[in-house]
Amino acid sequence: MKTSLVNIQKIKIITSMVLVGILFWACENQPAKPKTISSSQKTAVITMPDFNADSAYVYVEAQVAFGPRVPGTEAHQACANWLIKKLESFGGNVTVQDFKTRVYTGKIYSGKNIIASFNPEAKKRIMLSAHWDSRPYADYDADEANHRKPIDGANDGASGVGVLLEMARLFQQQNPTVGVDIFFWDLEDYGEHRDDMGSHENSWGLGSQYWSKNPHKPGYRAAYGILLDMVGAANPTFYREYYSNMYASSVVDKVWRIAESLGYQNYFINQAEGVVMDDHYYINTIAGIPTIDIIHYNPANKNGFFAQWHTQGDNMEIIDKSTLEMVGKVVTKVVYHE
Ligand code: AHN
Ligand code: ZN
Repeated sequence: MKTSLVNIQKIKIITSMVLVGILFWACENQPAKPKTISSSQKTAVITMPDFNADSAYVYVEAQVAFGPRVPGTEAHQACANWLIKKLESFGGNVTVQDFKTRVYTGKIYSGKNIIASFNPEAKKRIMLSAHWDSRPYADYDADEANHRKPIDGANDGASGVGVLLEMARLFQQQNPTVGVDIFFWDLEDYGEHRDDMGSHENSWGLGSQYWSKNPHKPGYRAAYGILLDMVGAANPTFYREYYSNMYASSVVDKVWRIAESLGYQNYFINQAEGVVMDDHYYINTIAGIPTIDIIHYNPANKNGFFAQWHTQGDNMEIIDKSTLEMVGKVVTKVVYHE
């Protein structure tokens, strides 16, 4: 009896020691992180730098301060130099594509497409673009005396460039996994004057037409492209534009879904509306890169766009930081989630 009791005690002690040992062993061998994580967990761990709308606003302001960036003017040249310096200061690998092109009047102008590569070695690339020139005519101004005067193009031109410059600053803070190429197109807005309507085809997007036929790097490819145009006025309405839907509907899906995830579904309206001959048309049809246009379209306006489109009212007064922020945050999330 006595011996067996002692033995039971011994067995109990040994058993608990073994159990404690197993516990220690199990803890030590616990993997730090599960090997496979679900896509929802994956989303949670993605970090990205914060898009700063004040910074984007300052970049819009700086462009407008040069005066209208009309091809052939000093302001145009000075702004080009500033854009190149700015992109280089953010660590971009900058290529300037100089070209000559004939505008619808028959006159030949020199233009510059300004291209900055980030992560140049990455195979998968995203193309982000906006036009940097401004229109020589306020041909939709209420005052007919302004119809041959140039515009500031704060929204029509400078806003998209401002958003992309801020993104370039972010790329320097945190390198995205994918490669990103920022394109600033020249001579987008030298299209036919309102009074000559209908007689000249392909008079818009001359810089993107040139690049699409003569890419800066032979065989250049990107998985897809996003064009920003008129992304700075208050209460914008961004619809699923016709050519974007036609050539890159999955990209529209992706971008509008991300906009919704950020609570912007009242601005990024998930409906087809508008047919716009913009730079993305040529990138899609000539270069064959599926590209969408995020453009402020308003079917309630006679001209189809924001109220001050191609008027002298397209100046800094109509630039709304919250619109720059919304578009900036959407496109930033798109890039860092690739
Ligand atoms: C037309 O509607 C003809 N063109 C729109 C492209 C554009 C002009 N983007 C900015 N200004
Ligand atoms: Zn325009």
